Amino acid sequence: MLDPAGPSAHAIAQVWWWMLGVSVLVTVGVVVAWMLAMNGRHARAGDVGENHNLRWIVGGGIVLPSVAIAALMVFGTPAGMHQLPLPASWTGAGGPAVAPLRIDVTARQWSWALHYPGSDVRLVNELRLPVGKPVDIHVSSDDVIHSFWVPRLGGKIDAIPGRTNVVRLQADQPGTFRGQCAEFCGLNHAHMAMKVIAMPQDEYDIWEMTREIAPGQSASDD
Ligand SMILES: [Cu+2]
Repeated sequence: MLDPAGPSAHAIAQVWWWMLGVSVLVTVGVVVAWMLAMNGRHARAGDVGENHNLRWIVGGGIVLPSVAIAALMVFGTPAGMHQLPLPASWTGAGGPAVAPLRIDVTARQWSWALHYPGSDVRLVNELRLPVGKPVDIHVSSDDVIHSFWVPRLGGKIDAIPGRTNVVRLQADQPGTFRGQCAEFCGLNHAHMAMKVIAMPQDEYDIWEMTREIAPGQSASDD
């Protein structure tokens, strides 16, 4: 997650680093305030009035969390836009420059079944995608609730029986990434992983064409 390989994952990692930095500052501030209070407790016990206490309650209990949550929303919302399957006409953050590729993913105890509607290619526990192209993953489940997540490429999304959720991710470099079920789904949940292979567009086209002509190899479903 902290070594992003695409714009969706990059936006999430950025929010994460901001949250870490700000939470460290807040923690240090609280510890310093606490130590000052402990040291000065006896000496100043007499002159601490009601106003003084009220200032700390309003400042630390209302103003600080409000500012922190507002800032998180300002930074977090654009990061969330990257994960949404927004149409090409969308001009704000996260709108795709090229038409996205659609891949259907069905989670089941305990594997991932993949289907490429464009070419009818089917895979199990293996997801291939072209580099530099937004990919809309349509996620559903055959049994219990799972969660689709490829940490280096984008956000996670729940796989819910009877429902299809869509998450957009993208790889900006070729490579092999790990996908992992991120919702406890039974005994083999921890082993419910998926190999995600990002290939240059021309290699991807050749792979897809070969699979279309000769299905039923290695990782195929049927
Ligand atoms: Cu699962």
